[in-house]
Amino acid sequence: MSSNLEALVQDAAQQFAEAADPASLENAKARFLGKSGALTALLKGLASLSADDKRAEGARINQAKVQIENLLTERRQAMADERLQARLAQETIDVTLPGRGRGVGGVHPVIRTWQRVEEIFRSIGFDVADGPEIETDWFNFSALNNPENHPARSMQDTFYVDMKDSGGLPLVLRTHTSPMQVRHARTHQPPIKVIAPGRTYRVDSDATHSPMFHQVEGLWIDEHISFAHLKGVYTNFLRCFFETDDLVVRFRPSFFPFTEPSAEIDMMFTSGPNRGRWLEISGSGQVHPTVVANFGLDPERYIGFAFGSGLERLTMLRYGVDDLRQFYEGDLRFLRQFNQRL
Ligand code: 2NL
Repeated sequence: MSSNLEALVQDAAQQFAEAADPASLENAKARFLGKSGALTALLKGLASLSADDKRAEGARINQAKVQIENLLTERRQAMADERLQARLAQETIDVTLPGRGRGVGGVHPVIRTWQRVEEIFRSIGFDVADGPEIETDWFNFSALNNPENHPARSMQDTFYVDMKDSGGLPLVLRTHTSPMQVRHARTHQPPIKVIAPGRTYRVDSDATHSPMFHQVEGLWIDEHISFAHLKGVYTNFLRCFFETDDLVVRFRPSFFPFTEPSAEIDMMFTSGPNRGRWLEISGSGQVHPTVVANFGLDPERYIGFAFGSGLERLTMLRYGVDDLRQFYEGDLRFLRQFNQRL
């Protein structure tokens, strides 16, 4: 083989080796074996030679062509092997690892309280109401005897829906769960015996207030429902909830627009590590006659009590949580304590 053919084979070997991907390799192939490639040009050049030289030179060129074709096949194969190895390496799975399993969720402590409260009140014949978190001004305030200029109705205290999104109707994020009870009372006949647990919203945010919090309200309306019933029902609830009979309750005069008279309910453990200290646990009162009328009932005939308690507060007292903000931080170290499997 002449030295220029040897150089050509060398050149092909180098260009094939340098081709980094199949497309560059096929381009390199065309430069040697293609229609206007180097070997094709050499074969065309044979025309000017004598018959003997043609045979001898033609054989040498063909030998070089076979060598280049072999180099090409080898490089193609090597490239395919490389790609396969890379893919296999990437797709490697360690079959000895344990399975990831399915993450088991947990019940948030406040929701656990919510569930327990429902269970306790259901057991003494209360219904559980549900209703919208975005309320009309009427169900949230007016029906509950809140005067038009009451500070609770101000933008500083209550989240309002932008009027241009509500079609001119004043809508609020409910500031208590009472509107659910109003809706329930307007669609049911006495005896009305219902609790309304749920999320509530107020413009308030510090160590002891969250803009979203949970409340449970209770309402019992019939012909002869008195404060004595309230005291019995609420004391029974607390003894079930805290799983102790060593607990007493007292009423302190207070004021709410929707009840008259109104009272704060305090409780005190009479045994255990937290005994001897009065704790505020709920607001309550005899439902105001105006509110009974807004239920669509005759206030001369129907009477009863209502109360409102914070689910966060109940949860903190039951489990000894001292900072309200822990409920909203989503810290698993905190939450796992209420869900051993979480
Ligand atoms: C508080 C005060 C209270 C009520 C809520 C109520 C509901 C209806 C009618 C009348 Cl539908 N009253 N709810 C009554 C008294 C107090 O909660 O500060 N709770 C944490």
